[in-house]
Amino acid sequence: MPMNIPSTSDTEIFDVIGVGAGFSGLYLAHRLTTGGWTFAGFEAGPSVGGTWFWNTYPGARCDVESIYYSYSFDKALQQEWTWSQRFAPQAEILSYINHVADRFDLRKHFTFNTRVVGARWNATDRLWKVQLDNGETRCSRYLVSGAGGLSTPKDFDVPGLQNFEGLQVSTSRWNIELHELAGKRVAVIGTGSSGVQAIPLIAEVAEHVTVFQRTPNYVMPARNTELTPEQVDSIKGDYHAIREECRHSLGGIPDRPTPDKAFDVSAEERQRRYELAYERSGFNGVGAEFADLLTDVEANKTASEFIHDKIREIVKDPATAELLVPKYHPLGAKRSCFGTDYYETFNRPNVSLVSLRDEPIETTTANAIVTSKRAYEADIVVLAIGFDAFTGPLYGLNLTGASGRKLQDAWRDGVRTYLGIMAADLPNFFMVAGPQSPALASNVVMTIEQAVDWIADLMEYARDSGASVIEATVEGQNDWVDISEETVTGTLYATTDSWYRGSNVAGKPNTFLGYLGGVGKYRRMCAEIARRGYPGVEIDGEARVRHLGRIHQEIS
Ligand code: NA7
Repeated sequence: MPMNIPSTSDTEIFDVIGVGAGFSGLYLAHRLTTGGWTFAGFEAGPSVGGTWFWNTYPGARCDVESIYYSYSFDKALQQEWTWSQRFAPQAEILSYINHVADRFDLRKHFTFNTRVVGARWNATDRLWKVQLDNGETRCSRYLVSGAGGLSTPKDFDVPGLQNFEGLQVSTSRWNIELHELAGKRVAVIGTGSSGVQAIPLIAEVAEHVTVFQRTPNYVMPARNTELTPEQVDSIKGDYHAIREECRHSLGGIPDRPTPDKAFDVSAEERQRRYELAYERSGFNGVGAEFADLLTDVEANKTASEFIHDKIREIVKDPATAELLVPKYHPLGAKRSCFGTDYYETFNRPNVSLVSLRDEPIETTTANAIVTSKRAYEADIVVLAIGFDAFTGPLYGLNLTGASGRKLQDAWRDGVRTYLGIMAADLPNFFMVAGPQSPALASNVVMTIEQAVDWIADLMEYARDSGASVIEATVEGQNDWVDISEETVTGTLYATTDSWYRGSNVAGKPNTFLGYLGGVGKYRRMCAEIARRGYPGVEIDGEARVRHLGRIHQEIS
């Protein structure tokens, strides 16, 4: 039985239906209800938290510092909440989200254990008809997705996995206690952020861990620490300025921009700067130390090789170290990981590494993973294989637009959005932190707040002018696709396979899922669009036409 059911019925028309009760959905509910809109939110899980509700695997923590990865919309909230660590663990982030839900009395706006499984725009009534997985429908004037970017786990595409008779657990739906792995032979498949965080803790309890690695990644030491009372006081005393800096930064955290290119300085100076960054660690690791590290392969090599050497220093067995050295992509061109004792874990006698590039998995039997070379017996398989990023959660909504076309058909050849917030043919539909927004490459909480505010402002603008239908024009959307692609062209992201480009999911079109112009520039672009009366958006059939590319060039 769903909990906390708001007084909804299938005849009542809400101003807004919101999908998801994670960071996006909660702020959306707060912002819109305080703005006078009626709101009904639906959340598939039994409680609030989104990503931080589901990803409870051992070692799960955010790789953006918690003082930044938290809401900034309420001054009192940020003064009363105290983060215990630099990178808070999952449980603490989930407590924070629960605190926010209680503090602003947001749970009453949501129906839990209820998934949105379809939505169709009815042009005659100017309404979204939303289908729930309990068979009921609801109607609203606006539909807003806060379904998240990394919330749809990738299909378990490991050959023969259905034959395995031991326990299977995925990091994104973790449902066992760590001690249940004690004395067991554990196979971990996947070495992205989730695997990198979980493997050292699993190795502490398991009898043996076999790590199946397809692509070695760059793992920087997270250098997580407790925050001292003095540090907390200093942050709280300066929070307004810190948040402002984040809002106008590249990635939603304070920047350390440098005009220097890697070869502008001596090899000794490069080494010195990389050492400093490696000691400091955090979101960018050594990836931001020179201006050209993400645009020039040779410059990037200087940083990549610095990490290669660190791996060789830490890992005692040279053959294992060579397998761990990330040689298939430049540093930072796919999401780097931040770990604690990750490489050190491979010095343990109960941990072994299998390179799937050298011996691909051929099948799985009742008790073993079988590669082209041999069978590896296991009692438990841990899948840390990632997500169908950004489009997976949106396609799960089965949106049918004004033309009768499904979103997944409209985007068959690649994602097409307006600001990563709207899409042509989907009137009165918004995405919070959607594809082609800065979400992918930023402190996403900052991006979420900015998107929700912009959406709410646009809805208010339409309401004030007596309008009821808002839709991105095809031209506005084409402009934004060009702009977002321009921000990627010429960078090393453009040539590297990763979930950023959809390459982790079979058949997914190869388009970059983010905007790389920076959080600050994007914010200014969105503000400028609002100031000019929303060019690229049709409001009750009227559109302001203006080439968005020119606006993007004009803003600093
Ligand atoms: P990621 O980063 O997508 O990592 C998934 C890992 O699983 C990665 O090493 C993949 O190798 C590997 N993988 C995926 N499918 C398979 C199969 N079928 N066989 C073997 N190995 C596979 O997901 P995470 O959950 O770790 O992190 C997601 C994001 O969350 C992260 O970027 C942060 O933003 C937070 P590949 O590299 O594709 O060769």
